[in-house]
Amino acid sequence: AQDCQVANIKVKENFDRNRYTGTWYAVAKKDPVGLFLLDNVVAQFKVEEGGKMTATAHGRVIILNNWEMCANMFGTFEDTPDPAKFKMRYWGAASYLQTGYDDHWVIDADHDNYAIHYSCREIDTDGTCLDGYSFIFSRHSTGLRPEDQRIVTQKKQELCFLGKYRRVTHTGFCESS
Ligand code: DAO
Repeated sequence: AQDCQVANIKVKENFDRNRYTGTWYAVAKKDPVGLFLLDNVVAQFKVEEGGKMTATAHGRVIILNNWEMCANMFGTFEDTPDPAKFKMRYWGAASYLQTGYDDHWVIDADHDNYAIHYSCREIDTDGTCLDGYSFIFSRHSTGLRPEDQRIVTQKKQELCFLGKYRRVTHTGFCESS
């Protein structure tokens, strides 16, 4: 059972950032208020010399109401006392793209197939998440393996985001940039 308290959300135990490196395809997303990345979202995680985690990501966005483009984004991660909880500073290759400083929690990952990310931007007065987003990542652009779907559904429920995700399609829109 889950009480939807952000403070009680369980994250991946003994998270290993080295095994998290490489390419992850977003296959589903729960959007925050004022969503940014629409689809074709692919993230590439790295561990720098010295151990700091960084990422690049791209995805289709629509800016200025009607301009569709592929956003190239960068993120750096600050460690916290919990190895699966980071603060992510992010910005775009172009100045008109979104910048921010968000929580970046790894809820679960088997590293070889699926990963579940969570970020609450604003906690409500009752301790639940008022504005948050979450990515379901797969190592495979085609989606999750059937055997991983049950785990992912369970975790979506624990995040109190079940039913709030949409599928993230991969059409090749960002592959030329
Ligand atoms: O799409 O609505 C949204 C919020 C996502 C903001 C984060 C985008 C930049 C991430 C770069 C690092 C990789 C995860």
